[in-house]
Amino acid sequence: MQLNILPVCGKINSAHLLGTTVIVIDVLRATTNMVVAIQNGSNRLIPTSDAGEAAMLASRLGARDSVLAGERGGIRIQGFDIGNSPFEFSPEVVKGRTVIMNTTNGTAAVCSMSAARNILIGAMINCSAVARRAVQLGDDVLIVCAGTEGTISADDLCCAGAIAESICKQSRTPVETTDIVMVCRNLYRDFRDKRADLSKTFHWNRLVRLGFEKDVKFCFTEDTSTVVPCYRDGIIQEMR
Ligand code: 3SL
Ligand code: MG
Repeated sequence: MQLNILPVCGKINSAHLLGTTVIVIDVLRATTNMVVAIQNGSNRLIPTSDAGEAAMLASRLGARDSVLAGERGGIRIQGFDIGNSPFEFSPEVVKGRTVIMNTTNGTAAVCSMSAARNILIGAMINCSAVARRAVQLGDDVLIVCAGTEGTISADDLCCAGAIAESICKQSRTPVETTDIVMVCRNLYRDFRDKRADLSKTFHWNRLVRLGFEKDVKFCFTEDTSTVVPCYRDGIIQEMR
């Protein structure tokens, strides 16, 4: 198996995705919330790359059956039901409903990967489970970091490193890795062993300044979930 990491999501030639398993991560906070929403009983999630499209879809489905979630600059989009904090995707809010989601980086990253054979949603909270599923699928794996507004985000690199570490541990066959995989695994180990401080990095720091310190802690707690959401035909649901 070949394992690679795309450090920031951008334009990608679809030919490079054919036959691969892609794991999309936006650990702060979009893909973490996708895992939480499915775990808390949402029927399905629809990620959109445009806030207007999300609002239209939600009004078509109606308030009883849908929840409209999204942020700009970390703050709830005006008129949306909830923002982008994992604590807002509670069972009371999402159970039995379709969550329609639009965020700055994470939802667009998921939508742009549709050419891959399988698209899994990864985060720190489902790190071992998503790695296990990717290994079971048996294809080459590309971990795609959403990044922050077109730039590399250390939080995503660290999460990519954690998932890569777990894939290498769980695979029974040799894993062929690239240089970026080595860099991300090293960052993850330094973070885990408290040698690397991510609290000064741009996105982490911005969320803390906005009052979302609890969210960051939640998003960086490993393996609290075994849910592995999968994106197919425009919809995210749990992979069975
Ligand atoms: O960029 C995104 O998709 C968001 O997850 C960013 S934030 O954590 O809500 O600021
Ligand atoms: Mg992010």
